[in-house]
Amino acid sequence: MTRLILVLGDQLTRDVAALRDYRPGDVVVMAEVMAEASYVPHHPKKIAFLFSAMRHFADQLRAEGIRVAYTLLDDPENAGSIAGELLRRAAAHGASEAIATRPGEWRLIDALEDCPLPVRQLPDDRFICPQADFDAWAEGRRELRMEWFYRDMRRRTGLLMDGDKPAGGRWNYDHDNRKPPPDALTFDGPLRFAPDDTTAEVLALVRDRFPSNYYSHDGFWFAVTREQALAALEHFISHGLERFGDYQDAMMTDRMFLYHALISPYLNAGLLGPLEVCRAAEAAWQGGRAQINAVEGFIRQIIGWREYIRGIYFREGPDYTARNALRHDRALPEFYWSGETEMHCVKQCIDQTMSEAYAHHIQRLMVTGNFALLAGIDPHQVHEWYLAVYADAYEWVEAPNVIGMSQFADGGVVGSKPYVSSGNYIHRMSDYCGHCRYAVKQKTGPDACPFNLLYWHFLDRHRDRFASNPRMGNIYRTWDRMDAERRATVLAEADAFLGRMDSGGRV
Ligand code: FAD
Ligand code: DLZ
Ligand code: SF4
Repeated sequence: MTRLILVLGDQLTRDVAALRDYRPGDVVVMAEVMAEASYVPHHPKKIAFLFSAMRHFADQLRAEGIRVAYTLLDDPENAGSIAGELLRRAAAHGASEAIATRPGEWRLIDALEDCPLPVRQLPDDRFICPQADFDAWAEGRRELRMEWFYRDMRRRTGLLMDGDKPAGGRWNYDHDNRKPPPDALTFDGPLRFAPDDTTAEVLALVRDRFPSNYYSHDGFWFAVTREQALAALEHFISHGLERFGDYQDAMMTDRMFLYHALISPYLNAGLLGPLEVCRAAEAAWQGGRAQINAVEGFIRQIIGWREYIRGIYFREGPDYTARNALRHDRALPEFYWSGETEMHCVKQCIDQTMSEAYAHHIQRLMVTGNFALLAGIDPHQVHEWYLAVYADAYEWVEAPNVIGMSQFADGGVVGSKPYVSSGNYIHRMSDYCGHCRYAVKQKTGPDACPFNLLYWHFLDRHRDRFASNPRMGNIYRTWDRMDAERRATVLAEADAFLGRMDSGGRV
């Protein structure tokens, strides 16, 4: 009996569970479908990246002699959804069963469960930590501290280990990292690839079917094959990794990539595997090409944060994206799409997001995320924005970062305190404030940095929840020491700012 093997757009590796199960006679099903391409208004570069990578991967499978039923987006027979395509292909090939690798979003897991064709969902074992192991680690803990989880992952993988001790004597070298931006950059950013014929065809399709007033279709450079992704990784390891640790939190006007790897779209789509990336970084340290502070910091992001975030998503369940512990309900301002704001830091992050479908971690966390949290924006709207705009965004990785880490909407599952800061942090870690119409040193008045006003507004309105948090007591004591009139002015000016923003005024 013919079986269908489903390969989704973010499962593009020969080593994905469903493909390992392939037997001669099976048919691999891959489909470009509107349901996936439009459940949020994805960045066209994300859609183009996935469609081109899917087409190249299908060619690779065919070259191995595997039967692939590939549906193009504009195929008149296209059923429009993954489940619909499975049913159509099952009828065409006389299949009564499909094998899938479990998708990375509850939405699609449910759709496959509800499909009238039986779909067997195999665990996605492209991750280092199986879900059962994560759940066992989390069980009974009062706090799910990433740092403890990460140490277990180091022991499990043997990465940067010296027997049972951490190489160099420390688990974490962040103390040596996180410097403000350098005067000049020595790394020109990620390896960029000129579109080949397949990508050019996809870009024309995407331009036609996904027009946008906000996103840029121009200047597509992503890797779309495993070979290209490996070259991009090697380029970063050879030229960027050495200074990754030093500048991983820095932000610079018009220099969006700094020393970041730009590999998350490739990792998440399956073009690269997490362990091979970490082994390449470890080899750079062993070969004397990068210092331990850079390599440890980089490896921690992948075997620590990335795996931890994945564990949280599947542990917390399908209602996670609906959580709103702080009851924030303000609409997402239009400038999250248009970039039309006087706040230079926010404008920089949004403009580059709209053009490149990329922002680095601190831009996402401490600029756009911080602002949304301070301003009290509905976390579900914030979540949908992040899921749409970044080339690396799938719910399993985006939601715990946004709902949890950035918006505190999960009430403290991911972080024990909210990531909020005044303009001071942005000033210390970037050159943005020097280019801004607002003054970061001004706490009140017409030129006061909005982050300064909103910071206190946030703390004041959530006093009941946070004042007793031992890590926040000092901040409340500072607020309470300000004279009452000044506090009232700050709150009134913050309210006025939010009022202007809500009514569509330029802020
Ligand atoms: P680098 O800075 O070079 O880091 C190397 C790798 O570490 C990344 O490629 C990524 O795979 C991994 N990594 C680092 N931090 C995290 C993290 N917190 N969670 C998961 N992986 C991590 N990452 C996504 O892949 N998809 C998302 O949708 C996403 N949304 C985010 C939303 C918010 C609000 C925040 C604060 C972070 C989000 N991240 C997301 C994590 C992080 O910002 C990106 O992984 C990183 O910016 C990708 O760029 P890079 O490859 O240059 O990363
Ligand atoms: C993100 C995405 C897009 C834009 N399009 C497709 C598609 O047409 N076909 C497909 O198989 N996958 C696509 N994807 C990726 C899926 O949305 C992803 O597999 C799920 O969100 C689960 O992570
Ligand atoms: Fe951002 Fe405030 Fe600095 Fe302007 S002054 S760039 S709004 S932190």
